Amino acid sequence: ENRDKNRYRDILPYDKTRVAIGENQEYINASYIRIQVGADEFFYISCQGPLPSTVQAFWQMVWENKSDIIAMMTQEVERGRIKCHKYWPEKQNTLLTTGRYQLHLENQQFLEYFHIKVIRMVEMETGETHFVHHLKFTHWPDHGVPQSSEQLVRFIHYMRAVHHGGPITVHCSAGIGRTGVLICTDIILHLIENDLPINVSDIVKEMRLQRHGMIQTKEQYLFCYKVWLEVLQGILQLQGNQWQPESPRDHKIV
Ligand code: PTR
Repeated sequence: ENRDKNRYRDILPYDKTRVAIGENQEYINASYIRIQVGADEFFYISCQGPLPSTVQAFWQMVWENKSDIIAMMTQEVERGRIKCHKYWPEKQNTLLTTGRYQLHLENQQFLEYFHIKVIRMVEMETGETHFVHHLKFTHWPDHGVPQSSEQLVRFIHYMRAVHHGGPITVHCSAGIGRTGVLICTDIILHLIENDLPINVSDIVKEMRLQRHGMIQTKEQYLFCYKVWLEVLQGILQLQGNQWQPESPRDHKIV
């Protein structure tokens, strides 16, 4: 029944964590991911890149979950293949109507590694509104890893700065490889900042219990460690600049 709603035949959500839509608990290829980090719970929706036939369900999911961030980790087309349908309004002062919602592009900015769009959703029946930041990371080849960890770290810092509530919606093409890395590195950064112990393989296991195949390749898994290492190196360098080695003159001669 739901076959046409899946982008890939081999990538499906588990029943127990799937996001159910509307009163009839309709199907979308999306999974809730909850990770306990110290006293906080990190909460995401991990999903495939919308298909033309699932755009409406996608926006309904964003609305019903009051998600205020969409992190898009794929391009619409990569190596000549369609990876994701363009499901957002493209020009300012133009309107996209999907199901019960109107989408207005309020603002947009193109940065070196990512594009920022502020989208106002209006439920036509009630006039209620909801603002969403759409953040599209532009430097990540599928099945691969970004060139530098710094680009991704800056993206995550921005994402965290504009997040106010609800699950963060993350998607790539299948919603497992790059999406898994983004969620894992977001958690690693939080652990570093709060001086908490880090266990990458535990994070991956926990994600994989909630959505199959999160983090797809060995390189992607290693990249999580690379982010961790490079962020720590950055911190040490900063500390190094403030630290002065002791001089023999500081010691009293007896
Ligand atoms: N059957 C596809 C494949 O393995 O190539 C499914 C797939 C596609 C899996 C893309 C992962 C993919 O990457 P991402 O989750 O980063 O879009």
